[in-house]
Amino acid sequence: MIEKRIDELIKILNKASYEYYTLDSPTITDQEYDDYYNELVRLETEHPDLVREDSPTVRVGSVVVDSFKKVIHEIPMMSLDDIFSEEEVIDFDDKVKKVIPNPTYVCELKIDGLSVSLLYKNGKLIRGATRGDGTTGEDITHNVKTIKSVPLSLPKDIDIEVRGEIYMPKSSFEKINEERKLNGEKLFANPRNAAAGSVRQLDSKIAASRNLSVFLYHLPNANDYGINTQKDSLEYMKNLTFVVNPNIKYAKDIYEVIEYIKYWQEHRSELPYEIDGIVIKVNDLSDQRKLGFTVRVPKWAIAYKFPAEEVLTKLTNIEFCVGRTGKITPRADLTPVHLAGSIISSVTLHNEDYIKEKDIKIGDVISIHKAGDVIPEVVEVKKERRTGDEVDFKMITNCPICGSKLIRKESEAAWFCVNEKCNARKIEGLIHFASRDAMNLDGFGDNIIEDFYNMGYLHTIDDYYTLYEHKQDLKMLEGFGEKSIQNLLDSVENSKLNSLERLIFGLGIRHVGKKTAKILASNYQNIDNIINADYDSLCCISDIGDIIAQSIVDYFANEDNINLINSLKKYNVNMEYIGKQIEINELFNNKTFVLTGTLNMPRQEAKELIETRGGKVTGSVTSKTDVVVVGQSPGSKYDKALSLKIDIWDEDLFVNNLNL
Ligand code: 0OX
Repeated sequence: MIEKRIDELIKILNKASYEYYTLDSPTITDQEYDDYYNELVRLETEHPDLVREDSPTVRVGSVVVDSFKKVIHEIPMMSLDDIFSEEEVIDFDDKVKKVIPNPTYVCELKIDGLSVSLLYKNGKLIRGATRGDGTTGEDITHNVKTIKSVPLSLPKDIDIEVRGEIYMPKSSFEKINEERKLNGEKLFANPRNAAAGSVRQLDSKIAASRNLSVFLYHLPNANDYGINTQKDSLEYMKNLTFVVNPNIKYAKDIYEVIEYIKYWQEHRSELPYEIDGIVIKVNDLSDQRKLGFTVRVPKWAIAYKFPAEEVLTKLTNIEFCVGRTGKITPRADLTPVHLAGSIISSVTLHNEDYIKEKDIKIGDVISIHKAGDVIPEVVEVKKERRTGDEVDFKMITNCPICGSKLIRKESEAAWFCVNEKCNARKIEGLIHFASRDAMNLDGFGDNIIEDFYNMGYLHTIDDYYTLYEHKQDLKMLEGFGEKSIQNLLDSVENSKLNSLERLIFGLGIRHVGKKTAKILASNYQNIDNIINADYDSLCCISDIGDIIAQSIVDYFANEDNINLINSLKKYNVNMEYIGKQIEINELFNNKTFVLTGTLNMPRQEAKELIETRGGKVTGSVTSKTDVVVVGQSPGSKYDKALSLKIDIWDEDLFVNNLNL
């Protein structure tokens, strides 16, 4: 009787897990699940002899092992040769064609995790093992059982081995690192390391807390089940309730493979897990057998690797830059390396504390990656590669440009040059004023501004508006002519019409970024109201905190700054808020958007933000749709976008692209 109920509960709960974690389509509520689960726990506690191996209660991780047992893989777990270019993809196809004249392929995303072998006897999971050296791996059954998308029992009582990749979703990785940061623990460098660290735990409770997942992609004994192709292997595993990646592509020829590679190279950041390339496999298993193996790897499969997102390089020197606020930023010179499609020869080290925390020395080998896929950042120092010749970092005490003594305020991590007349600060301030998000003085690149400064034409911000007086002299400068100077003067003239927020941002008031400038402009409408605003009224505005308010008050209390504003007024620079304006953004301009699912920002606001950047919003997904923005619980529009291969942005990417 009780045994029967336990059996029923296990069936219900395992089915619910499968629907939730594998199919992503739950049929019972969390509350119902919890009720069944608690009933099972109660029955198992009362009848410990009836606890079954495939009970979902094992997922909480109650097993602690002393060490990892060795596991021999009867069929070795192979690795793959890597290739990095389209040419090498064609070479691979040429080699295959020497043996198989008309090959077809299966393309799979290359999940960036660690390989695993899962062994089932009579339809029950009996062993999970790492790849190890390919022949001998480690028994990690206790940890594998905690992974919710690994079925503990199969719908058929068969003996089978399946292989795949354990990985940590990006969201779990971020959450775990946040928790580790709060607890002062060492952060994981990337999701792969985090996943590998989690399955190599003796205590399965730790693995259970890490929210790992799995994709299966290989059936070593496919022939035993009457399967003849890789495509059918994947289908067979799917029918056995294994999670198979949905983005598999059957390619009729190598050109379809290349198309797939290109698509995922562009869209990989939209996936909720990391991939580091594409695996290309000859589809027909008898063709695979004809092609065979080298000593190490199959000749019927290859891994196309995306340009590296994390690379090693040598830190050759540390230099110091002076910003417009006088902030000193240490910057590392690096031996140039290719990283995610560009060559990197320097990386910011932020401030003295950052360097000490990461224990960075000159001469160290470091790993760098691209944060948010744009700005390179140091991941870690490879301390094991130190030779003893590395030089300790020492913070400078004087400004590298003007020589004045640097100051570090108690609350700040950075050192500052407080000399208002420091040339570096002034040049940076002029560059900032002209920048795209500030007054948008088209044509004024950093070098031109620096040259004009050094030649005495530009010293303070208002000098931009008297440049026309030097037109004859400027025309004579090397590299300039009538037309290029006129273009510069025209952009200065046009900037007089800018809405107030551009000017406020351009002034370079400490802590006043683009967003705060907009808030100030829309709340106070003109510059005089901002100048006259006191600390308390500024603090009343949401999004303006005490530090920003104090900084604004301090800025306008300085007579030089008021003189600057008066001078700009004299040159007819607009000092009023003009309101909502079109700010063409190439990611939006002339594009058609569809919004689906629940967004954090109101729909109307999302629509306006798209429209003010030159895009339009429509209600249904068609082949004319350029981008679908997807919120929580999206509907059929999301599926349609996937089938039409339309760009899909989640809300984070959308907000990021808005460049607010
Ligand atoms: C992956 C991945 C790794 C099995 C047969 C040859 C190598 N990381 O996503 N390996 C394989 O295939 C193995 N496929 C994959 N998709």
